[in-house]
Amino acid sequence: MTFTDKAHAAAEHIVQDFRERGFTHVPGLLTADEVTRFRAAATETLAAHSHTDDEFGTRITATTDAWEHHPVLRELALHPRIGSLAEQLAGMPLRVWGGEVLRKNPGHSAPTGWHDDLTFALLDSRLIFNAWIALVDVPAERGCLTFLPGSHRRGGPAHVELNEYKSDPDNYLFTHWPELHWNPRVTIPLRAGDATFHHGRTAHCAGANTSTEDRLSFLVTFTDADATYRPLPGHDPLDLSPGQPLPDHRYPRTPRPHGAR
Ligand SMILES: O=C(O)CCC(=O)C(=O)O
Repeated sequence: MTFTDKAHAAAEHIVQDFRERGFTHVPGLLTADEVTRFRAAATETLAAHSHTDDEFGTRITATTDAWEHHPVLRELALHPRIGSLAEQLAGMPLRVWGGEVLRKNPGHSAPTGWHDDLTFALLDSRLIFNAWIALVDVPAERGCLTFLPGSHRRGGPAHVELNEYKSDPDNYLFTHWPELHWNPRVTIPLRAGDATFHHGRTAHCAGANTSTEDRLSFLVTFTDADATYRPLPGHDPLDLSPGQPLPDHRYPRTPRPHGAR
């Protein structure tokens, strides 16, 4: 049974996995018709506005603020079914903080190294997490995500300094937390319309795309409703002041199916 069949109530194991393992797999988050529509919008946006990350070797082609510029992708980022699920996972009110298209092209692909998302987060927040939504089938050879279960609960600082990542992007997590070497690894292939949700502190990576077709996905980033802006040393890209609450008009509260709060 898929998530769309179930009147938007997340099965208990989906919520439990997210909280205890730091990630969860949601089959059938989007219907087939939705996948077709959102994939067309994603392809259109990538053709018009995108950049490729060659600096850290992931070679992902990504959009910049696609959810703010493209009306169909805005619908996806603010989809009530997804917002409702996100709040069930989080157990707290949320906002949408970002929504981007990601493509890994088979001809120019590389693995995405081990990292956690808090390393890069521009927020002081109780919770940040991503929904990684497959817009095509993403088997292992097309570069689906692999997670270290429970790694969001490891001890030590909430996140490392950005410089630590920059000086050793592929190993910095294992250097700082050597016990992660012995953590089991869980790889989750996705059918088009499936998603994984992962906590901002969960260690994860992705394979290179060694298939013959593009890997295409949409990433929605959620944060708790009371998060404030926190630039990183040497990285202050937004027109917000440090400590400023996120403005509702730009980072809306997650919509729910019936507008309930
Ligand atoms: O798509 C990828 O290869 C990496 C995505 C990722 O790291 C994330 O969603 O946090």
